[in-house]
Amino acid sequence: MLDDINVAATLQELDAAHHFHPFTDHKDLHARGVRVITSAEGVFLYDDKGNKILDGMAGLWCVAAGYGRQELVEAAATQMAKLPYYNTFFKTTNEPAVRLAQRLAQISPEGMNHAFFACSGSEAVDSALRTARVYWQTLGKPNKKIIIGREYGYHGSTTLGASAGGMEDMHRQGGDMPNFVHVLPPYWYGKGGQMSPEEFGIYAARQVEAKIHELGAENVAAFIGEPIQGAGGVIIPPETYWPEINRICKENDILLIADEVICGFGRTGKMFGSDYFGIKPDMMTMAKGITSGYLPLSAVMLHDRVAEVMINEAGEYYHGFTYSGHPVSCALALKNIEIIQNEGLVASATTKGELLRAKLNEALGDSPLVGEIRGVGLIGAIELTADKRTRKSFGKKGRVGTICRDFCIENGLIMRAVGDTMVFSPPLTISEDEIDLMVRLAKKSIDQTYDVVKSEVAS
Ligand code: PXG
Repeated sequence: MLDDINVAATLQELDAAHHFHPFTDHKDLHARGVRVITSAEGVFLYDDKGNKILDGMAGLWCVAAGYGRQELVEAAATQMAKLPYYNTFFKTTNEPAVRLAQRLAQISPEGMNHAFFACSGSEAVDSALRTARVYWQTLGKPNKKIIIGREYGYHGSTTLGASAGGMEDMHRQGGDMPNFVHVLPPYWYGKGGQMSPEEFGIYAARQVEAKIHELGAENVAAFIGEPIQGAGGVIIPPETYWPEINRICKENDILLIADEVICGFGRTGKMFGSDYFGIKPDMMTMAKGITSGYLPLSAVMLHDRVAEVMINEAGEYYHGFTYSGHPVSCALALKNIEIIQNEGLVASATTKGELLRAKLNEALGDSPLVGEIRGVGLIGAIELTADKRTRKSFGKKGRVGTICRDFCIENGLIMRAVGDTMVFSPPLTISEDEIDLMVRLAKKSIDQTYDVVKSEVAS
């Protein structure tokens, strides 16, 4: 035990001395100390202090099949022993990449028959955006370059991904390439005012149309959107939104890119968020759940109407990555998709999600701090509010969410705070007992938060 403590202390010190983290205020991190995660099983993480933590976020929205899946370990090890690496550039391929491309075509919406592989969601987004521009160049419309994204959208952290996303902090730090614009997100709770959700869905979609008309459709390459905006706070569009976006993109000859990095592989209770909302994308980006996070892998699915131009008319496409079609990641992804399908994890995300929301409503619906509990399948959010009748937000955005997030961790639950919105996306393998535990811990943490901020909340 003493040894364990020493090892952990040393790791913390070494981390502070040498590890530069993603999305981190390092001064703050060094003041608090880093948490060392040592192992994981099912839906639980274990840290160096012996704490057992229910991972209500499935890592970073990715561990769909849960932790500790030996089948995935074996699939990777077997492929690694046989062919650990070869590239897919120079007229070569490998069996796992071929079989995965075929499988993705089978499970993707109609007409999405070609897969381009990369390693991360950001690379997939970059690839889709470049493809959109090359597509229009090839068709003799090189001015069609502008990409329309949305406020609070998240499309990764490469320069193009950050530019496509709607996170102002990222724009300020270099993610602000030219030819990217952003429109209102379909965030009824925060932006809908007196409109009904249905009215607001149409209103938000028409902002895209207005932007296209303002810019000139002849200058716009694509609209990119997550079916449900994950990192932006689990923004679930009203059901009127996506059908209207389909119409607008089609009528204006704008490519529609569905960023399925979070929504893909069963999270919404359908294989893809596009299936859930009836989105008709020209390209889909996917990552995360494709390997349940066990290895890095992403893909862009091209609809036939894009693939035909890119294959038959574009000539050589000067784009690709050393690890495009990595055989080990692809072999693992095939096994992971098999698990998701064989264990019925897509359909059960609907029933488990309904159960989770019903229990959350029962436990927290009356809390003066809780403005809305929403979700689709096993992705959801709890809005913390200063006044549940008027949906008023707190003065300093993010303070109350951070208090709640810290109580959650203290109580053994990981939920993320996006501003004052608590978001969750547990592994799709979560059991009913574990759902009960998650609800108990969430209630305890939100009640504790209420005790701290009571004086700021309308009762
Ligand atoms: N698109 C979407 C919709 C995402 O959610 C990416 C692209 C980029 O993927 P990579 O693999 O390059 O990170 C993402 C990633 C958070 C959080 O705090 C969310 C993501 C990544 C890191 C943190 O919610 N999403």
